[in-house]
Amino acid sequence: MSKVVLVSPHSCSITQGITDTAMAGVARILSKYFPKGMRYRSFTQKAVNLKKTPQDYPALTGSEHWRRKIRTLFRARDIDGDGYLTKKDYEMNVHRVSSYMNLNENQAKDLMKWKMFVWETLSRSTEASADFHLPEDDFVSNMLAAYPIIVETIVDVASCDFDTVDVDGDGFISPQEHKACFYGFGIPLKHSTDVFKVLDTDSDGKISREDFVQGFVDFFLSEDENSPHACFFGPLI
Ligand SMILES: [Ca+2]
Ligand SMILES: [Ca+2]
Repeated sequence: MSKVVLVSPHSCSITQGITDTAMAGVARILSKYFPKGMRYRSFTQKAVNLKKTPQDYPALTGSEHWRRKIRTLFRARDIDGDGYLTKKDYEMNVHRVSSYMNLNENQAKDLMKWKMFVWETLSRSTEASADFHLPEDDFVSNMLAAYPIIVETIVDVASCDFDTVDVDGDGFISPQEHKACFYGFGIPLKHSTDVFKVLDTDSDGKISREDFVQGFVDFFLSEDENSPHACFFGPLI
């Protein structure tokens, strides 16, 4: 059991707080989906410096505002709009992003592997998950129940998500890459511009890994109704 030493009092490494045992477990799962040579660089445990770490947030209470955010996320992910998250929603997401960004076969395959990993983690099963249906209420309550795990893993998950959105792998999310992300979820593209401005904190026209991860963490862990990151997945429902 060991923890990574803080880089500074106000920043952290992505592995801070994750025990060796947990990391070994994560590594074992990830090695199945991300064999050597794949492009998801975040699994090399690239450090991300955050102004506010997951541990800096008060414990989640499941406020109405927080539930609205998670319901908004659910509806973005429920791409076929049938009220359930299924494997098909995740596959549709990959097909939509792949077509919007003209991904080649290998890029599309990589993206599918990551999304299937996320789906299988969510459905807590593996190959037998084809028929699993997750309704909205369960999605919200599961998310709240998973809070202790989320605190430990969210920076890694966010960093991996960043890599899936940064399609060209230049280390930044461009306006077009962000639009592809929203298109993939079926979030109206007009909202991408506003969300992009919120995340592009230094207004240089691109979203850094730190900005993306901070926004992602804030979306999941903040219950502050004035946080600008409530719109991370588009306007709240
Ligand atoms: Ca669905
Ligand atoms: Ca990029």
